[in-house]
Amino acid sequence: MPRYLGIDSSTQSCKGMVIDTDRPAIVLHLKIDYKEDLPAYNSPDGFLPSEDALVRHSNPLMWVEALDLLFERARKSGFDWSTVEGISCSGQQHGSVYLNANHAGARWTATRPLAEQVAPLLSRQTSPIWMDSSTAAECAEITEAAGGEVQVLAITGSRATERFTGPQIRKFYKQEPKVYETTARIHLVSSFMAYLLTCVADTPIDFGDGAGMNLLDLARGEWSELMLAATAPGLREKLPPPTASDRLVGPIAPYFVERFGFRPDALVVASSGDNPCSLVGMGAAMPGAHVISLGTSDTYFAAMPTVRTDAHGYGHVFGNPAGGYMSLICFKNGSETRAKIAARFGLTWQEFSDAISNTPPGNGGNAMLPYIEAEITPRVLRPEVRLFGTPEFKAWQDAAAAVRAVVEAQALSMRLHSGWIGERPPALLVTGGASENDGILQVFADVFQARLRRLSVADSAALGAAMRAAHACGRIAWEELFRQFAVPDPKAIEPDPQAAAVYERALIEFAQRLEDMRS
Ligand code: XUL
Repeated sequence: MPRYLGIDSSTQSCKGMVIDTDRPAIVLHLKIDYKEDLPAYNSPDGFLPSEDALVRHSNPLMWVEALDLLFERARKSGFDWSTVEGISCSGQQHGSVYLNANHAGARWTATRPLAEQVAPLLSRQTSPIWMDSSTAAECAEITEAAGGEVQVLAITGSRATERFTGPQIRKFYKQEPKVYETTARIHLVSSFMAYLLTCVADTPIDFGDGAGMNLLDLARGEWSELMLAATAPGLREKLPPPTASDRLVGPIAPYFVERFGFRPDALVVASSGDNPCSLVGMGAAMPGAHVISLGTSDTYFAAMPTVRTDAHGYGHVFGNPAGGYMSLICFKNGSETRAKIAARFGLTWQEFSDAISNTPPGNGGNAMLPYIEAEITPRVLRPEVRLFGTPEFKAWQDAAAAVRAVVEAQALSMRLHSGWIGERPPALLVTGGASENDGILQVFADVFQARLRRLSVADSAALGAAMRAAHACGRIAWEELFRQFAVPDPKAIEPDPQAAAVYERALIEFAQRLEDMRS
């Protein structure tokens, strides 16, 4: 009964999934929700309140406590952790955790909660996360010091990007040089999780998540001397070693054995980012499949056999945990923005879906630029919503039109900005919380003129992490794991061919409105 655990430490929750590769089946799937389960951290959306809309930080101890709670809840419900042979973690990308020199010799004691033991090891109390857009100045400085945008893109696969870890580290170094100096290790959220599980001081960062830092030389799989020097002094010593995603980090720390009943020889595999893990969980790690993920962030990604970068500077190249590379484009105004429109009109998700069914493709000309939050793609640093269309719509008095307008804008923007990824296959895979909503999916199918297929299992990042553990520890072939777990739901969402011409026109209008907004 070989069983493997995937943990996804994401923006709003921590999810755990255990797969049994003999049956094959998912034998445990549970979630710790930061809003519901850990209200003391005052982070209902996964980040701390901030006066500056561009600053988004979280308390890393919330992620630590969520891990304990996940294990404890499953144990109490009768789940036997000793049946798990291998573990791997997924983490929200780009976020970073700052530890002092004491982390190296730390050993967890089973008698005290983990968060209590990690607290004194933090050199910085909060962690900037992927939603932070406050480093425009640092991006410019890094770009100049490294020899220009083309050079940064060629080395790291992305231009210097506000939420990426390198610019965030530079900002920290500039604002708090003394605390930067006392920082002995900077982890990504994902590698921090593997450090917690193993206590191995040199817990590595994998190429999948490491590529989201503007520090990794993608071609060589090493930290780039040029990018390190352009970012902050003494940075190399503070970073964990970069590694392939299937590297074994070590056995699980005795804390988890004594406290929750894990077996002492359960192995922990290097962590990766949530999008690289999702690529695996969707069965899309071999070139050919493209994925739309509709979650806290909306993303579009695909496996990429050889590196191709986005000349417009929005797209990214990350390592593919199954080998080679992946492309990705990320939109910050995802689920939260849909939820805010729903909340403005007091709509349930069913009503939100019905509103889409009751309005035509093209929305009778009612359109939106939906930047409630600062946006990553396209870069919008001052949040702003613009409405175009009937007076009623522009006065926020037409709920159904507002719902369709926000989803159409999201789909049009995704189509507009994902062209560099290459020829789109006729069917796209979809995942993420909002992919359960048929109305939302119909708009994406119509805008892309592509059939959309969900998988039968939600939470593709946690599933992908579990599959990575099975591949690395159990030597199970990728093809076998995809066949067993990445099973498409038989019901597909078909595009309406009559919407094609409407959206060709809407795409041109949308691009023009974006231009106007940014000029
Ligand atoms: C990807 C990105 C987001 C986060 C969400 O570059 O910033 O998708 O990974 O957790």
